Amino acid sequence: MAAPCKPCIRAALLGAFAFTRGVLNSRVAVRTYASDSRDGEGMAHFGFQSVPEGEKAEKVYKVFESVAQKYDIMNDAMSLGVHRLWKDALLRIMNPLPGCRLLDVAGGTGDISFRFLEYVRNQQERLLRRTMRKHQTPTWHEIAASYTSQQATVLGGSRAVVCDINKEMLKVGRQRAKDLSYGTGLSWVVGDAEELPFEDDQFDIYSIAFGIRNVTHMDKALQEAHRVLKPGGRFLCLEFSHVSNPVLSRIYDAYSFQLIPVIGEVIAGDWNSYQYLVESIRRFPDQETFSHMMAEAGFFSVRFTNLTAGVVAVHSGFKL
Ligand SMILES: C[S@@+](CC[C@H](N)C(=O)[O-])C[C@H]1O[C@@H](n2cnc3c(N)ncnc32)[C@H](O)[C@@H]1O
Ligand SMILES: *[C@@H]1O[C@H](CO)[C@@H](O)[C@H](O)[C@H]1NC(C)=O
Ligand SMILES: CC(=O)N[C@H]1CO[C@H](CO)[C@@H](O)[C@@H]1O
Repeated sequence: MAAPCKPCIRAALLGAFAFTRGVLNSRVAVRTYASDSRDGEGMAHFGFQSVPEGEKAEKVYKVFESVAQKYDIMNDAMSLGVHRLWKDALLRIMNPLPGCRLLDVAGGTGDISFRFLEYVRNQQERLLRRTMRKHQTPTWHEIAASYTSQQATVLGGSRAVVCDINKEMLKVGRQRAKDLSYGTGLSWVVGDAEELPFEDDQFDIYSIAFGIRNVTHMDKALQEAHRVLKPGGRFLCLEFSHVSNPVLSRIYDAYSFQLIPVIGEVIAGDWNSYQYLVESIRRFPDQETFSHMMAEAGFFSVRFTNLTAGVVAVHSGFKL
């Protein structure tokens, strides 16, 4: 990926100024602001603005259409590259085996699915090597087994389906897949997390990374996740969450409210989208609340792991 150097430096300078000012003013009364807003029925949150529900889907779509092209660069710029580590952590927790099928909802430009294919391929190679190393004089049984595994694909039959509501994101993702030669085992489907275009009991793993926050009815999305998972399948969600340490929380608030919109403006020419992003992060339920929502949707063994002091969390649960 091309390093967005010049814009980054400009953003850093502008941002450092705004950041310092922000810390000094300590304008971090964000949560108060959020809880002050009383919304009527049938209204959905778009950041801190309330809009009629029908409009939300369209608004979210527009935002992503405008950022799809610069999306990957922005991810690196805003998280200082750390989103890659969070996504790697998600894969380690997922620990998928060759042969398993992933549905990557709100999959965007494919970051999670690419990592999934990579992970599964490495697992498969490790398995193969172990089998071959085991005995120098293999029995007929081992010869047969190794023959079978060589016949199997490098992915052991694994597949990843990237599902996203925005076809622009998928288009960018498809192009990336081509450039990175992730051909096999990948498909791209336009679909809404609240109404997935799949039959019941289809997938071993459902993942949603930095996506469920944008969904209007999270409970509906959770029910849909439960529906399309096979019994025994696992739900995994990577999302911005809540930082409890007050000092870190203050720094984090200042960074996100003062700096992220500036970076958005300088690199993507789009202040509002990134203002919305920061606001929607603060609206997202905390770790405990989201765990309860998962249990409510029917998931078992619900647990979460904080990453980077709770800036993000991985939530996990099983369909039984
Ligand atoms: C921040 S991106 C995350 C992309 C990818 N998972 C990643 O981590 O890089 C959020 C994605 O959610 C998608 N999205 C928003 N609302 C959705 C919905 N209701 N159903 C499916 N996808 C949705 C957007 O189009 C966007 O691609
Ligand atoms: C994770 O973070 C949340 C919120 O910051 C905190 O309440 C919780 O104790 C942390 N949980 C774990 C398991 O570290
Ligand atoms: C378009 C927008 O700002 N929506 C946000 C939805 O959630 C993801 C999670 O990271 C943000 O990246 C998007 O920006």
